[in-house]
Amino acid sequence: MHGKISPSMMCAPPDKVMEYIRAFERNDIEYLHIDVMDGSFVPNYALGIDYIKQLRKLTDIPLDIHLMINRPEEKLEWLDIRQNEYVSVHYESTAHIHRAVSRIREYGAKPMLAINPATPVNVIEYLANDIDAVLVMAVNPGFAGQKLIPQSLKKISDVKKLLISLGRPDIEIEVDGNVSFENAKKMREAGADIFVAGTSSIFNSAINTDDAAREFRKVIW
Ligand code: S6P
Ligand code: MG
Repeated sequence: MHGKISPSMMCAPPDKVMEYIRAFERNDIEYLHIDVMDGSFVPNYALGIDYIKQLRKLTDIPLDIHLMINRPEEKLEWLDIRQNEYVSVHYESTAHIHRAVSRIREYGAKPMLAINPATPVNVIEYLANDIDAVLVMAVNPGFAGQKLIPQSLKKISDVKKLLISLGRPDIEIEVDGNVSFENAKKMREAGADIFVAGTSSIFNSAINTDDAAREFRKVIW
């Protein structure tokens, strides 16, 4: 399967959202990554329930909703979760991570387990039957525009090895944080399938969006 691109909408300036969305549609971008932050699990606040509702009126591109909030299982009912979209929850964000991923599946969406840079990969083991993807954070969650934590590359390959050893190579790996063209290539080689594109690539205003999308495809093929 070829690599998939999921642009992080918190990086889109409000006056350019439509322009970006049309460019993403032209370039068959697979998902829109929606960073939801509660100012508690992470220091920052970001996109929320009403943003998601409004965005859905603008495009049919499926969403990849990244919940950086405490006790996400209590908020799912507000999210208007759609079939076949991804919803990711952080291992440390709840005492009931199994319940959280199971509820996402009950809504018909694809549960994704997000792991922070220092979270050990073996937390995936007893959740492998209950998730469709793992989100490897290559930066500490909370802000766009950060630098890659170097051990993240090894971590992607460790996750890949673990999934193979568990007999679940079909579980996808998404990577989020400083996914520049250069880093994306290495992340792809390490085993990543879905790439969150932010200020390091597709939202770099110095590059035309169509060119950026084409360049991205080349490095994650
Ligand atoms: C960070 C958030 C991410 C960022 C993305 C931005 O907490 O989950 O999705 O929006 O990392 O991309 P970049 O290229 O600025 O790191
Ligand atoms: Mg994110």
